[in-house]
Amino acid sequence: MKKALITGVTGQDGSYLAEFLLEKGYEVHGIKRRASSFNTQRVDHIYEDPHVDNQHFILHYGDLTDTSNLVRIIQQVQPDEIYNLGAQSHVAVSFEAPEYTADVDAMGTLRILEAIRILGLEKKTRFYQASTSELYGLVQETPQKETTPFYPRSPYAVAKMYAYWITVNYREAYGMYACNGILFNHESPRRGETFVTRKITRGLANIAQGLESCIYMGNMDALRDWGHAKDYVRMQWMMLQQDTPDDFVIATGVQYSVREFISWSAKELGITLRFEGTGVDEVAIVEAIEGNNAPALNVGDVIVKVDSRYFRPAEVETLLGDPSKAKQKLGWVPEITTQEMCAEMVAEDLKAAKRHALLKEHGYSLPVSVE
Ligand code: NDP
Ligand code: GDR
Repeated sequence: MKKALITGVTGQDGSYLAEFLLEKGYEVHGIKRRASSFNTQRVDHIYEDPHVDNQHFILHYGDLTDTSNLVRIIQQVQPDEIYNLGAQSHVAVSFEAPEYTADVDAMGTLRILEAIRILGLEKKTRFYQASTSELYGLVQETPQKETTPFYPRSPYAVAKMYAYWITVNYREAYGMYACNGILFNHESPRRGETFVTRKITRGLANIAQGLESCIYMGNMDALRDWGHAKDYVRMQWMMLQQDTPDDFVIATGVQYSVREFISWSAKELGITLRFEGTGVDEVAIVEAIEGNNAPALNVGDVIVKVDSRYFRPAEVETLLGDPSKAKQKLGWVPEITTQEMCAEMVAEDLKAAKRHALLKEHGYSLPVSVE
């Protein structure tokens, strides 16, 4: 039985990857951070009681800032594959916490690579690094492919650039099987609530059910190439099954604006929106309502406003990936379209909003945190 170790197992990708590897028959180990409250919601459904024999899913406390902890876990697990998905992954937050972001996202990667080396596992353990389209930042070529020059635009992207190159370097210097997946944005119903797609689907579902009145957005003109996380974790695994290690761009090859994503999400709820104004004065107004998914709304309601606090000190305006290499060499193509993914996210957030509204109606008012 193959053993995999996933950092960031409690995150969006980590949870889908753990499911995927368990289905493939792996023994899956994951590193979770100690937190003052439960942080395993995304993997609770695959949790296995440690008191029973033959566990296939095993969680270890750890942190990418803690070298001795990483060495101990890797020594204990002796993994065939390590997927380094753990990161301070929010671009806007990286401007607020640049040093921590560098420690986790850049140095954390080095710590794992060094642990593999110190333990003499260079020939046994294959390593996947969660690299990112944010490396392209101020884009030098469209669409972006493996050979497009990098121009990172945030402390997050700069930290990930170190991680990218140290992965390449350890592959070249020590013959390690180490790969970078340069993944463009990918989303799902498990996406963190403060990333733009989830903020939109969750916010609009809450508004439709009368739990919030308006969402406040940043740059509505930003263009992204959004795929589904399920398609992308499959590719993470495929990258580690080749004869020779290599780096791949993973993307859909299609881009849309934040505004378009808002429009589709509203449509899924039966709401037609009209956008008025520009820049910080832009708003989205309800123009028509169909069906019964938005009982709390009226035509003319303003449900989206722009707030400059969500603008970034340096923005990545446009990203569009060219996944041809992944298609040609690995036969990978995304199976879920951006619109299908949006529909799935809205449906899940609407279910949650309806539950929440029902509780509220019966006197159990839960706080709806917004960001
Ligand atoms: P998430 O933010 O959902 O998950 C990040 C994970 O990293 C969480 O499990 C988090 O733990 C963990 N983590 C954070 N800090 C530390 C730390 N100091 N030590 C150990 N673990 C830590 O990210 P995604 O699942 O969306 O992304 C996975 C990886 O892929 C990340 O590295 C991200 O930067 C990268 N990436 C993501 C893309 C995307 O569009 N989703 C695109 C390209 C790259 P906790 O749950 O406790 O917060
Ligand atoms: P990104 O994702 O920065 O691309 O990083 P995010 O969803 O945060 O932003 C995408 C674009 O939308 C614009 N935007 C807003 N973003 C957020 N979060 N909140 C808003 O209110 C808002 N309004 C507009 C942003 O300015 C940006 O242009 C994600 C993360 O998963 C990274 O870890 C990963 O590496 C990259 O995708 C690829």
